[in-house]
Amino acid sequence: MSYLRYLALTLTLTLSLSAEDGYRLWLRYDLITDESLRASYVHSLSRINFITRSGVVSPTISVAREELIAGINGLTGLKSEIALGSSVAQSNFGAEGFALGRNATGTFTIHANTDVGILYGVFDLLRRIQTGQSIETLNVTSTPKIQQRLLNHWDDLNRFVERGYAGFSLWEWFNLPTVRNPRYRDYARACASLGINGTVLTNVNANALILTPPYLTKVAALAEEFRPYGVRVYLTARFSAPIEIGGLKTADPLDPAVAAWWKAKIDEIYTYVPDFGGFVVKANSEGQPGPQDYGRTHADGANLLADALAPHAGIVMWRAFVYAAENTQDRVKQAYREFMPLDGKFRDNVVIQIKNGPLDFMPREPFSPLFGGMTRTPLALELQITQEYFGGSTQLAYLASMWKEVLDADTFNAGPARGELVESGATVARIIDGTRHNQHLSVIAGVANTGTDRNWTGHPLAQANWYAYGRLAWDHTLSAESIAREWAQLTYGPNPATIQTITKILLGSLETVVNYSMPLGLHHIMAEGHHYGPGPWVEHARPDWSSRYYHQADPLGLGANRGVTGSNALETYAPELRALWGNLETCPENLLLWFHHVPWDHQLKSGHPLWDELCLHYQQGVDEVRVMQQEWASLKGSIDAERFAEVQARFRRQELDARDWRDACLLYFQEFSKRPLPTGVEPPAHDLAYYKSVKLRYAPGHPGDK
Ligand code: GCV
Repeated sequence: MSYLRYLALTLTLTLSLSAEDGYRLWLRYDLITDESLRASYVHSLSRINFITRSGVVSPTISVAREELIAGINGLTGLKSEIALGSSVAQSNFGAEGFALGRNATGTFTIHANTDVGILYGVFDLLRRIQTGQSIETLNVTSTPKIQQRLLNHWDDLNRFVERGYAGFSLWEWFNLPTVRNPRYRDYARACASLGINGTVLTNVNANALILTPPYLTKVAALAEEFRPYGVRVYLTARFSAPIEIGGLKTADPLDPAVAAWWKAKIDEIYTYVPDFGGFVVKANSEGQPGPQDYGRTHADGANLLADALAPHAGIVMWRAFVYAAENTQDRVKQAYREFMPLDGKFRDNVVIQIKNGPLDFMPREPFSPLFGGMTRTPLALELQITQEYFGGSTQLAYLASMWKEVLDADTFNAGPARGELVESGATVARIIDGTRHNQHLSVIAGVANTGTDRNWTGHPLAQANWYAYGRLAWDHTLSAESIAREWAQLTYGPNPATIQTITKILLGSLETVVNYSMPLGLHHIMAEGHHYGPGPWVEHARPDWSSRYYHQADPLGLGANRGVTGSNALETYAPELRALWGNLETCPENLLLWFHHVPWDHQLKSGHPLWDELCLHYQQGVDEVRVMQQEWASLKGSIDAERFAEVQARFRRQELDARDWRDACLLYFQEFSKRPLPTGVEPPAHDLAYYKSVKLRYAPGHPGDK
């Protein structure tokens, strides 16, 4: 190695070890230090062919080419030559898939039917190089399993992000359309690197102003920035917009004037954004207006918008997150009761967007019964990437582990001819990707965790959740572990010990948070409003916003009885699951208190009575945070100082928070159990009155006090 090359390499290594602010995400393209590996890539990649059907240089082909040249150059020092060819034959990798491999003459080729397929192929190839995979004999094709892979931003027009923990909204509405932050393109590039192909710009708690011309001009500017990266723009529609910005007296979906207004409005939107994707709608939920204000159904509301979007090939994602204080049914049954009678009554371009669980993104929930129930309507899975119930961006929780639980869950829905007794293969993944019921439309949505923080996600390790969401949206068969490993290597470099440690930390982190916050199927016992930290004592005028509604603690025991002697929410699931979950002895312990009111002295599999087991779970959560801290400390010197210190500080805070959760919840539940803490559980630092008196002010992601 020449002296100059040695100097350059040392400088690169030193820089990458000292100054890393996380902005580059998983797209770092640092020089590969293993010389023989680098040489093998140089050998394979000096000339690369892009083959599309048209063979024409489009903005997407240009960004694909730029990305590939910069990536290969950064990783290997090589300046590849890229040629563009065409092939009239339609290949079997669909509108967005691609093939990678060498052609008969040995030239490396990326082949796709469309330009965006080439872009996805470029990112796939670069990912393989960054993770040190051999490409000499590579011959693969890849196609996404779900058509619309979207981020949902809960961003307000004043740039506040509801449940956002990484700063303000990325969208600078005031300065748009004239001033365009270069970050818009970096955002779209990051999305494209994962195959995310759409973004809903605005909060589901919607503001009708976004549909007015001044804002549509701004939306058009963002759409223009994202378009080369294959990211389409969607908006949220406020159901009362015809009144608020249209001057009508009603928003009744069956009123012809209302239908005409939406038709004209939607036609207008397409003059600004010709490839506009459509709307997400939250209606008749948590104060949002909707069709029920006029005695109409959710189907009436969704179809109204769908009819106006259909000529433009736009879609409606109508949310099933509906519940009402006046409804005396168990909250976790309400959406099921509302939507089941409407199955099959929606237009072809409507998708029902359902949160993973029937309640609200809790640390652990069973899957929403609507996935097993509605067979004649396309269903979208809504996941929350932002960590509303997982400690914001202060705490670490790698959510892919939870998302895999729901994707792989068997609904036991055998279709109209139900009755299979063994695994039915009707997993949530197969229902939402459309293969189970032959749906023509498939959608997955993730509530974004991005913001203006330099590292995009606040917690440096929370980038893994954005990454994992995108990877699973493309291919839900990937494992949480392989994604974690891949992300760790892309983001922290090739050292096997570092990758191993970070992967281990990520994989354990979800259960750690569950343990110290809501173990054994407990749910909705967080602090009121901002939802950060414990609040099992929270009492609200609305019973369904009070913790007791969910934990049901009393002198006899703990947990919500959702079986036949209780709310019977179990009836919303297939018979196989009713039998499994409805029996105290066979119900998985991680859902025990979700389905059962369990006596304090009921013996669990460990041999411990419920009370002791509960206490030990809380203690285990705290202990596990301490282990994560130690594991992270072992990385000192092997990763850059900046990200090391940032994560280390957050782990310190997470330990304090975990202790608060443990102490507050155990002191509170002890008032009912009247039992001592078992051996091995640390005594609380304060009394219950202290924890009840803690008022966190100005917590991020919540408008809070003025
Ligand atoms: C956007 C929960 C959150 C709300 C959110 C709502 C929803 O209730 O706390 O902030 O509102 O879910 O998903 O609509």
